Amino acid sequence: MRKLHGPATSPFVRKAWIFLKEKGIDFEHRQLDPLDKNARFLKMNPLGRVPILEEDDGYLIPDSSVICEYLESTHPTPALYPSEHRARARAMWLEEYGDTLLVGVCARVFWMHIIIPVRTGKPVDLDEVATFVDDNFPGALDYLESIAPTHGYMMGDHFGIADISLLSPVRLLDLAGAPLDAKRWPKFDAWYQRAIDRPSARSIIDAEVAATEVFRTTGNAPK
Ligand SMILES: N[C@@H](CCC(=O)N[C@@H](CS)C(=O)NCC(=O)O)C(=O)O
Repeated sequence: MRKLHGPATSPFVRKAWIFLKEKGIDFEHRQLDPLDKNARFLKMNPLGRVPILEEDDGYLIPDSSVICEYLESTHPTPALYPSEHRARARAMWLEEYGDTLLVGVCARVFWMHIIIPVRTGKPVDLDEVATFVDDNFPGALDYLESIAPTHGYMMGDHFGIADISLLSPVRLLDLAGAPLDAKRWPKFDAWYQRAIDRPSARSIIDAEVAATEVFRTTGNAPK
């Protein structure tokens, strides 16, 4: 059976997981702590990052973007990338936006709420979180609010790579107990609620919540 390695709290693991589910591809989920850079892990991915997809024959594919592109070519139906050149470029640009700027700000909030308190023994500093959000969220979210569709998904009626890549970091805010401010970014939040409600996205919730609990109690990824 094909395996997806990495903790379910990782936005990049979530991206690959939802992509696999949307394609209807069976897989087993395997824990792998990306902070434990042991020799076996570094052999699987010399960059020491998750996710890693392992094919039935042991062939390894690291990196969420590489995994998604690979799965699109091996399992073209349903298409999760637009076929028209410019639409495809735009979807991949939104994927990049999710993977870089949006992951950066959302992951920081997750760390501030969940990981730093358990590692330092101090309660979450809500003033510090609020300052971080005020300073950094408009720069990441105002653009997304300006392009969020009033119905359907980022690239129209078809859910796809752009939606998966943008919803995956935002889910970290839910797991942190500090969801997106729907009053400040109403169109983007409405898009997010539609996207996160898909069965593919709901299918990872149990694993995400369990992994968050391990983080909350130990400060480490599940083994
Ligand atoms: N470009 C990579 C980024 C993957 C990534 O940064 N994963 C994080 C977990 S969310 C990780 O493995 N971090 C460990 C580290 O950088 O040491 C992808 O799309 O898969």
